[in-house]
Amino acid sequence: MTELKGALIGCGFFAVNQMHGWNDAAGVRIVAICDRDPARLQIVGDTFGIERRYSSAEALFADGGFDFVDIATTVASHRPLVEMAAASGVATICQKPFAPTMEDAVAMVAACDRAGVAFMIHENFRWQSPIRAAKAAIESGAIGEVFWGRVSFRSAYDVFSGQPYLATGKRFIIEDLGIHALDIARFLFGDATAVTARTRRVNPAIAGEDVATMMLDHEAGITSIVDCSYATRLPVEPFPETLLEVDGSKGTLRLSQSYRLSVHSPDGTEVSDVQPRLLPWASKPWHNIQESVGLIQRHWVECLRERREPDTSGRDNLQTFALVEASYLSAAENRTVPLSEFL
Ligand code: NAD
Ligand code: 89V
Repeated sequence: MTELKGALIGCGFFAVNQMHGWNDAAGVRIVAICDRDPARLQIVGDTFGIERRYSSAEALFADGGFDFVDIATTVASHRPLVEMAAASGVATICQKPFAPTMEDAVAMVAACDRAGVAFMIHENFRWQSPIRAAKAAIESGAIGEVFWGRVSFRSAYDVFSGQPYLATGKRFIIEDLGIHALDIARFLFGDATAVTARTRRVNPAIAGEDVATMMLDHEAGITSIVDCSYATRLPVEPFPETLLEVDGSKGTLRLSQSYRLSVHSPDGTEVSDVQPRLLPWASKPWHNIQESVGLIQRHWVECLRERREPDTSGRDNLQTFALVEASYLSAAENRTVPLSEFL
């Protein structure tokens, strides 16, 4: 098996998890890194022993020598960097959120298609092991035909200390966190056709909305509620757990706080502990997210080797991003927005 070589652009807060994930992956090596901030370049370069370091993506692509690029920068740079990768014929992973606008996202998919390169959005929440366990339970048929669901993320965790930019954008929780929950709703209940959303800002110190409630109509006739909040003070802080409620024709599924999965069916109620693994380099409470990084990276490697489209390919993730855009529009115009307005 030939070794796959990768390059990583953006050596900030979250990229450290991605570097650990690549270190754990079999048959892959990150051979070059890039960041326009010399301090970040040095920290990540020294921590992971990467000698090839670049302050500009243009210089990185000009030198080449890698099979794929992992873009871990913030959203403003996603389109130019993905287009640069496509122009260099390099397979590309890009962090969420996809892009600043739907027009940018569509252009990024088109650029990769034209260049014939694989393109995946790093949408890792559906790769969290508790979410996979819930999906497997639904697919087992134990609760029958699903007719209703809820994907919920409510917390008061201080995300701004690690990611200060989250406090400054006009858009906050739907674009940053709701995007994950909306993707989980698609993963569990199928594609959506319309969304009705309400938002508000509770924390006066930030620019964007920190509470959002979305109601989704799914193609399969399922109705789901996707709700998220960073203004919810609970007795035990659940960050960063996504909780689930799913009702089916024969029973119910609940993924509750502390990773407790309960499946109630005509055969009885089965309760299991679906704690994610605490990897040697991971730290609580982030271990759930950190484990999912390695899992989506493994999926990328398998897809690249087998020339398969990744589950969260750019093309697929347009559906998730359309839900983000439609949710903002719905909240702004106080109406139900069909996704056909964006797709
Ligand atoms: P960050 O600001 O800490 O890091 C971004 C880094 O990219 C910075 O070091 C910056 O200097 C560098 N950078 C930006 N533009 C560049 C360019 N054009 N060329 C070279 N370097 C450039 O941000 P972060 O918190 O690490 O977030 C990065 C991305 O990861 C965001 O899109 C964020 O939404 C996403 N994220 C995803 C998850 C997840 O679970 N999937 C979690 C946290 C953050
Ligand atoms: O997963 C994310 O995208 C992060 C966080 C969990 C803090 O919202 O930005």
